[in-house]
Amino acid sequence: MSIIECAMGAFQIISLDGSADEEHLPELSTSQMLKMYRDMVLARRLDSWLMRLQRMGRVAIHAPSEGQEAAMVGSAHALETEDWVFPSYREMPVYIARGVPISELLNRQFSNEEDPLHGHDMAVYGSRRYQIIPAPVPVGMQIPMAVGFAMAAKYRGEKAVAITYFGDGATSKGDFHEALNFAGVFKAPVVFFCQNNQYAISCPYSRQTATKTIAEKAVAYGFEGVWVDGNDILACYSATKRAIEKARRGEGPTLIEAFTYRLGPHTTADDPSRYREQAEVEKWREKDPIARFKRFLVRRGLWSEEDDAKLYEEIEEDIKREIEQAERKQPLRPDVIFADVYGSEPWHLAEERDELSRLI
Ligand SMILES: Cc1ncc(C[n+]2csc(CCOP(=O)(O)OP(=O)(O)O)c2C)c(N)n1
Repeated sequence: MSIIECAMGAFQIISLDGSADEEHLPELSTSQMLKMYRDMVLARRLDSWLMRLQRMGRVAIHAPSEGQEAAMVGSAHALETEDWVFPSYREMPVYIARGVPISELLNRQFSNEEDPLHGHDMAVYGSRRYQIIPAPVPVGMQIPMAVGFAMAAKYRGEKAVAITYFGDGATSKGDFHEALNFAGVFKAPVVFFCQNNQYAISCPYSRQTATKTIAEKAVAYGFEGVWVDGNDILACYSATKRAIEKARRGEGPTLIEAFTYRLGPHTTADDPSRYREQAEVEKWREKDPIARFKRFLVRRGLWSEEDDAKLYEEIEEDIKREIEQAERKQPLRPDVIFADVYGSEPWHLAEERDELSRLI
C-alpha cells in the first residue's frame, strides 16, 4: 500500500463482522493464527490484572494497552528473532508476542529479587535475550536510537532490522523528524511503527498535527508511509512483514501508522473522563480487535465458543499462579540502585553504597 492508496482509507483485511479480504490474506498457518489470538487474550487479561493490582497498591504504575493488542501483537509476529525492538512504555503485548514469559514481566512489575532490570527505570521491561531495549521515559527518544542501531547493523553487514514503537504524540518531537530524515537519506533498515491511539494523554489527535494521517509524513523523508487499520491484526501483521522484509533487503525504512484507540487511561495516574466522552470510548469498543479476530476465526471454523471459554480459563489460572509466585519472592535490596550504572563504580558511589548497606 502506498501513500496514494492511503488517501483512500486505512489498509484493512478483516471487516468488523469477521469476513475477510481473501486476496490480501497473509500466509499464516492455523497454529500461528491461534497463537496470535492467544497472545492478544493473554495481553488483555494481564493488562486488566495489572490495572487492578495498581489500584490495590500492589504494583506502582501501569500503562494499559487495552484496545491496541492487534497493532502490537500483529506487528511483533512479523519479526524474526534476530530483529530488535525499541518500544515505548505501552508495549506489553509486544513482549508477550516476542515470547517473554509473564513470570518475567511480573517480577519486573513487583520489583522483586528477580526483577530483570533491578528496579531501574519506570515499570517498563527490557531484555537482551529477547532483543528488547528498555523504553526510555522521554517520549520518542527510542526513535533515533532505533535508527542508530539499524545503521550499525547495516555497517556490520548483519541482517537484523530495528522496529520502533511510538505514539501520535511522539511525532511532534524533533527526535521523530530527525530520525526519519536520517533513515531516509541512509536507507537505514528500520520500521517506524506509530500507534495513533488518538490521544497523547489529554491532547487529542486534532491538536497534535494538521495532517490527516501520520503515515503521509513519510513522503517528506523520501520513503513509504502505510496507513493501516490498527484494530485489524492481519492487516498490522502484513504491513509490518512487508516493511521488515523490505528493510532486510536493503531497501530502506517504512513508516507504518496503525490507526487505533486507547480504550483505557493513559496510565494508572490518568483520569480520561476529564478530557473525552464515554460515548466515544463505547464507539471504539465496537471495533475491539480481539472480538474482531475471534469472529474471523469462528467464521472459518478454526475456533469455537467452547475453545474460547477454555482459553480464558487457562489464562486466568496462569496469571493468578504467576502473580502469587512473583509476589511471594523477596523484594529487591535497596542498594541495588547502585548496580548497572557504571562499568567500574566511582569511589564516591562506593562510599554511598557502603553507607546505605550499613543502614540496611
Ligand atoms: C519529552 C517528554 N515530554 C513529556 C513527557 C510526559 N508524557 C509522558 S507520555 C506523554 C504522551 C505521549 O503520547 P503518545 O506519544 O501519543 O503515546 P501514547 O501514550 O498515547 O501511547 C507525555 C506528554 C515525557 N515523558 N517526555
